[in-house]
Amino acid sequence: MHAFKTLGQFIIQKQADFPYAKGELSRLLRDIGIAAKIVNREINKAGLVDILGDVGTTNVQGEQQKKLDVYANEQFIAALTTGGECCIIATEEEEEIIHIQSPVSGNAKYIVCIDPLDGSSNTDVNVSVGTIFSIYRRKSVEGLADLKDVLQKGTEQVAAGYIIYGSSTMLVYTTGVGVNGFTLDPSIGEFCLSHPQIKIPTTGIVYSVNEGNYVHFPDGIKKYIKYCQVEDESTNRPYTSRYIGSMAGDIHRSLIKGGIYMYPTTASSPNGKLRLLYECNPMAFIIEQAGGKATTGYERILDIQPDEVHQRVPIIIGSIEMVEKAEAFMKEFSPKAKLTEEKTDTKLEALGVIGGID
Ligand code: AHM
Ligand code: MG
Repeated sequence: MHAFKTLGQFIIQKQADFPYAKGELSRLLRDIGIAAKIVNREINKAGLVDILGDVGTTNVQGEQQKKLDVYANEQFIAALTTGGECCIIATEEEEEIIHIQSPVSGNAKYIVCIDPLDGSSNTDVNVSVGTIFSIYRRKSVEGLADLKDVLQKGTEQVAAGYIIYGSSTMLVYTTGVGVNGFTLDPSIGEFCLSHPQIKIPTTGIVYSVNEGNYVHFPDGIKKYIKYCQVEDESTNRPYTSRYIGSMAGDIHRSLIKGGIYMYPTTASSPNGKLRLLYECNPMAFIIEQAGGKATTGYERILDIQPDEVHQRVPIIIGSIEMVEKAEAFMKEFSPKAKLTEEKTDTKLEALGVIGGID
């Protein structure tokens, strides 16, 4: 008989490592896993049942159509509401935070920040999408939890994870003691432990960024991209460029193979595009737990004090050596208080870029 461990079994086993744990976090993770399976089912049959249309239109069965991101949002909210372990949900799909009003959930301990379907524009073309989530313990001890309980630094996360709906479906999560990955076995409908204790390679050969925005990037990022493209055998350059346009997928590749993912500031997104609470913080927690690094170019992502739910931040994340190199370029060419526009060949050579810079 083949010995495998399901997500449910793994969560229970881990809970036993904490003698005073009451099982609430375990149940919360289990609920997220169940919703992920439901969303996965719909994503897999999306092309067949015509739920890729616009919200508000009607499909062939006469049912009201929902975009997958709306559907995923509803599924996660339903699972978290029914589960009773979560008092507030902050989701990318809704402007305001959701207070779960049931008698059980009102006093629940946990806050969940979630991007229910990340990279959702990819569903129209059958390319990987993801779900990204982050779990915090509420800080307030009395009354109903409120916005202050949501606006916590990433260092306060008690768990974070993502699901990739790809060539196979995977759930990867951390509770702050390493990172574990589970692959959905469709024949038994269970996530099974497939990637125990994942460690991200310290370096890699893949960089991942939307280069269409190149002209709008800060100089530090432009120079780093050129560095990635310059030939140098000793550091395996030029690197390979890969960009799915689905953060969870692009970062998952770095986690497994090594690499760097960047979404810097651009002229149209002066704070970057990605959201701190439910995209950058959870991915940063996972990558740090796997031995990598996540920064804005100036500061650690997890140290940022959020001041609004849908706050955006620029992000550079992945293998530690690659991220530190990109940071060095930011420091040199895009210092925060930039006094002069200094662009000398000497600086570039010192950083390992030999020619080919514009
Ligand atoms: P979304 O949550 O609205 O889907 O946006 C987030 C996604 C990331 O997954 C992805 O890396 C990025 O946006 C792609 O943006 P762009 O098309 O600007 O490169
Ligand atoms: Mg997103």
